Amino acid sequence: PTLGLISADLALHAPSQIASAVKQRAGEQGYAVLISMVTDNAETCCREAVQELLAQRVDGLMINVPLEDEVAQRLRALAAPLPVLFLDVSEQAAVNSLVFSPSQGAQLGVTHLLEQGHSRIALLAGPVTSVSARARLAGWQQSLAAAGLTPCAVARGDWSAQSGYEKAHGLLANATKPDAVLVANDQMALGVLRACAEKGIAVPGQLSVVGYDDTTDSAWFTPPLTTIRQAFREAGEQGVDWLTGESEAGVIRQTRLPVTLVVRGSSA
Ligand code: IPT
Repeated sequence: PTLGLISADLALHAPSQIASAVKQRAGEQGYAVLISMVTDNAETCCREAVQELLAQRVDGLMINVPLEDEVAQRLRALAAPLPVLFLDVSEQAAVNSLVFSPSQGAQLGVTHLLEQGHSRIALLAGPVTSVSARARLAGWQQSLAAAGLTPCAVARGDWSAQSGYEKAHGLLANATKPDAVLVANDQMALGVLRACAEKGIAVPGQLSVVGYDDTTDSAWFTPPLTTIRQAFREAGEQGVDWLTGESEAGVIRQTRLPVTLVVRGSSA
C-alpha cells in the first residue's frame, strides 16, 4: 500500500521534518510514501499534484500546503472517495485536518514576553499567502490588545532566514526601538539573530527574540532560541496513523494539536 504526501517546499525545515516523520511511520506500517512537492500553493498546482498521486493509485493523501478553506474543500472533492488529511488549513475548514493551534502559540509567546516586562514588542510575520502565518499574526495582535498594547512595528518575511535578516534590519532601524520581537518561524529568527550580531545588539540584553516551530537546529543557534514548539514528528505520526486506520465514513475529523513554549537563551 502507498500514501501520498503533497508538501510545501521541502527546503524549509518544518515541511521537511514532517515529511521525515511521515516517511518513517508509514514505513513501520508497511506503507510506501510518494511525495509531490509544490513550491506554489496556487490551486492549479495543488490540483495537478493530487491528480498525479491519484494516477499512481495511492491509498490515502496527506496535504501539507497552506490552503484557503474553499480550496481545501475542492481538493478533497477532487480526491474523493480517497481519505485526505490536511495539515495546513484554518481550524474552521470543513475537511479532515490535523493542525497546531495558532492562537495558543501566539498567546504563549506574548504572555512570555509580558512576564519578562517587555512592552515595545515588534512582530515579524510569515507570508500573507499562508493561512497559518496570518493566524499567528492575528493571535499576536489579539493577545497584545487584551493586554492593552499594540505592536511597536510589524513586518512580513517569506519564512527564510534571509528574509528574517533583511526585515530585522528594517525593524531595528525604526525610531521606537523594540525591546522584544516575536518571529513567525525559527528560520526567520535565525536571520534576526544574525542582524542583531552585526548591529551589536545584545540578545537577550537589548532585544528578546522568540521564534516559532522548534525545529531540530533551533537549540543550536547563538544564543539558543526560545520558541513555540510544534511537535512535527508527532504530527506526522498521528497523520499516518489516521490515514492507515479505520475512518468513519462521512465524519469529518478535526484534530487540534497543542503547542508548548520552550524557554532558552534568546529571551529574558
Ligand atoms: C509552517 C512552519 O511553521 C513555517 O516555519 C513554514 O515552514 C511553513 O510551515 C511552510 O509552509 S508549519 C505548518 C504545518 C503550518
